[in-house]
Amino acid sequence: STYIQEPNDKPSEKCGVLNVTKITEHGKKVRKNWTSSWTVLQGFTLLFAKGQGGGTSWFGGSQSKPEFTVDLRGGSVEWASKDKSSKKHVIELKTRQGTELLIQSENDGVITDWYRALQDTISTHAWE
Ligand code: I3S
Repeated sequence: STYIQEPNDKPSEKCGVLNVTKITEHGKKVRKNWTSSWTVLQGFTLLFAKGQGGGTSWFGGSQSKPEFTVDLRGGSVEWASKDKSSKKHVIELKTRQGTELLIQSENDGVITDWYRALQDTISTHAWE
């Protein structure tokens, strides 16, 4: 896909359905809009597509264009504080471009795996 850039390093790859909302865009607060998104971590890019997911069919199906993508390089990830959301298991992801996202799953095993994967990706600094 033209939307996916492979790093020279061993790419991190992970996918699944997560609940996602932006809370800040270009440094400005935006209204929450929690959406269930098919989420793909590939290299240093996190891609979100609308919809129920539907497993790997997303890649081969008609919805080949991501709803939005996030460049993880230079970003940060942490567990969201209680004032960011009333939901459980919420990750706060900040990008260097001034976008902040909340990422959530009802399943704490699922969200913990994502937290580790995002943290690993960001902390490798392999792009530098
Ligand atoms: O941080 P907020 O404003 O309390 O976020 C809640 C709202 O976005 C709410 O929608 P509206 O107030 O726009 O109708 C959502 O339904 C909630 O899910 C948001 O809070 P949580 O705590 O779920 O992130």
